[in-house]
Amino acid sequence: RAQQGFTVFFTGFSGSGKSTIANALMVKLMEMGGRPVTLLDGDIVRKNLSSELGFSKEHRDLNIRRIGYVASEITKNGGIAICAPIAPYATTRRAVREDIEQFGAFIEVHVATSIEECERRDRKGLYKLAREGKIKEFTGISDPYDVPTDPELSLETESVEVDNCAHQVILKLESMGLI
Ligand code: GGZ
Repeated sequence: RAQQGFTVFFTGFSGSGKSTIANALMVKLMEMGGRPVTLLDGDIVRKNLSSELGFSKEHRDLNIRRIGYVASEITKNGGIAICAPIAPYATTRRAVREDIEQFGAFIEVHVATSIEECERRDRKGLYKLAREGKIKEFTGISDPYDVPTDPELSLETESVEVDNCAHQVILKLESMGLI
């Protein structure tokens, strides 16, 4: 019997390392071969699927529901979807989980880099702009983030290397019988 599809859903602050870990995971899954892997990264989705949306709660929720819909189709067809948006609202993550679990597994992975560490790194200079008020509604600075309370996995990026984080996801997927 063909293995069931699944969605790995990363959530965390801007600059937490979601994209980097998601990419490392994608490479590992592709190297295993046999199954299509689709990466739905936050900024790529915003460019191609949600270009008209801003960062109000309503728009973020719409963005996440679109990502969830695409991931649910991939999951339904037996594929692997990797999503990496901020997804700050717990109720919206829950709704996406319920959509996807009709068709396959949903693995929520909290990229648990603290807001202090993300701001300290400030790789894209966005936190500085948020502090100056030049970007409004910035997650963790002037907009909420609901910390996941029951994720399948939580990654402590401040003490664990990217490749090891991706490996922890692989081990979780193996333990769940998904790969
Ligand atoms: C948060 C923002 C904002 C605001 C622009 N708040 O580091 P990045 O740049 O590439 O990732 C962030 C990205 C967040 O988009 P998502 O689609 O992942 O967000 S959500 O899940 O909430 O819909 C950041 C950039 O967009 N960015 N303005 N105000 N991040």
